[in-house]
Amino acid sequence: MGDQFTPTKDEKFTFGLWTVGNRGRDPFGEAVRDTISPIRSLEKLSKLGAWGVNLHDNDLVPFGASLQERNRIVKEFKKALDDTGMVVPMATTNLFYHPVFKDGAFTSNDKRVRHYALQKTMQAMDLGAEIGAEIYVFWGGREGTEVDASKDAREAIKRMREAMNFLCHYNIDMGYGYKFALEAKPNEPRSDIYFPTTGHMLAFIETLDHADMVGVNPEVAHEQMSGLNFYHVVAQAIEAGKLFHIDLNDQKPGRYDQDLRFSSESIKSMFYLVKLLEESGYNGPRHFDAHAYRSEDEEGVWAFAHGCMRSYMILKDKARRFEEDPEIQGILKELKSLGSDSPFDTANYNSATAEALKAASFDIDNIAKLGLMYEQLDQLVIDLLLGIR
Ligand code: GLT
Ligand code: MN
Ligand code: MN
Repeated sequence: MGDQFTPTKDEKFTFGLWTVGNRGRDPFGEAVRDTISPIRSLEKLSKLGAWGVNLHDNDLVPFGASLQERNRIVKEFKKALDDTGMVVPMATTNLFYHPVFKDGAFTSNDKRVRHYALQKTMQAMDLGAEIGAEIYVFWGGREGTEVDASKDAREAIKRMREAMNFLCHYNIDMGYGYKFALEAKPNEPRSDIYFPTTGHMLAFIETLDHADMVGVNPEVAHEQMSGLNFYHVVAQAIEAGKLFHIDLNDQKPGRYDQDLRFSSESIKSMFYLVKLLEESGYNGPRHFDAHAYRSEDEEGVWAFAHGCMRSYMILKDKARRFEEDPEIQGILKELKSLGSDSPFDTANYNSATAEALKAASFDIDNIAKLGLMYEQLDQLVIDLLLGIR
C-alpha cells in the first residue's frame, strides 16, 4: 500500500538504464549482480511509479551490433515502452567505454577519433529520435588529460566547439528538434576533465553557433566533488534559461564520484534543490543518475529506485510546508522589507540617480547593528526537516 509519498508518473521521474542496470563493478572488484535487461527495467520502474528511462546508445544496442540486430532490439523496446506506458525523454552517446576513446572523443588528438565520435553521436541521435527523445545529453567523461603537455587546453576547447556546432547543424538538418544538455564533471575517469563545472559550460555555450539550442545537465555529485553549492549552481542555470535536464543523486564531500541514492547524504542541500525545482516551474524530467550500493542484490536495486523517488516526494512536501509555515514566512517577510524605504531606483540607470546616490548619506553603523535572524530561521528549517514541525 502506498502513502502520500508514493510516486506517480506526473512527477516525471526517470532513471538511466545504466543506473538500475549498474552491476556494482568498481576499479577493485568484479560485478556483483546479474544484468537487468532494458525491458525488465521498464516493467519494474513503471510499476514503481517512474515516468520513463534514459539511455546511451549502447545501453540498448550493443556496441558493434548489425543493422538487423539493432532494428530488432529497437522494435522490441518500443513495444515494451507502449506496454508499460513509459517514455524516453533523453538519450545520449557512450563516448567513454571503448578503448578508442582513451584520449577523449571530440577532443582527442587523433582526428579520426574525433570524426568517429561524431559518427557515433549522429547514429545515437537517430536512435534517440526514433524512440521519442527530445533532450540529448553530452557527458564528456574522457574529454580531459593526465599530461597537459599532450594538448593545448585552448585547442581542446576549440575542438569541442567544432563538434557541438557540427551536431547542432545535424540536429537542424534532420529536423530532430533536440535540446542539447551539457554535463560537467571535474575529474574521473580523467585526471582533469575540460569544462569542469556547470558554470564553465554556461560560459562555453554562449560561444556556439546555436547557443539557444544548448543548455546544461548539472549533476549533484559532480558539482559537489568540486565543493560547490548545487542549489546555487542550478539556480544560475535556471536564471539563465539553461536548465534543460538534471542528474539527481548524492555525494559525500572529498570522495570519488559516488552516484549515491538521491538525498541519502546531503539532506539540507537537496531540500533547497527540490524547493527550487518545484518553485521555478522547471518542467523537465526529474532524472536519477545514481546506483544501488555494491552490497545489494536486485531487490536492493528496486529499493534504491523507490528510495530516490520517495525522498524527492518527501522533500517536495517539506518545501510546501516551508511555504505555509507562518513563522518562517514571517521572518522572510521582514528580511525582504529591510531598507525598502531607500528612495533610489537603481533598476534603471540615469545620471541624476547616480549623482543623488553619490551624495546620499547612509547610517551604516546603525544598519550594521541589525541582527538578521538567520539563526532562528535556519533552526526552523532544521526542525522542519527533522520532522518535528
Ligand atoms: C556515466 C556518468 C554520468 C553521465 C552518464 C551520461 S554516463 O554514468 O557517470 O554522470 O550522466 O553519459
Ligand atoms: Mn550524470
Ligand atoms: Mn556521477
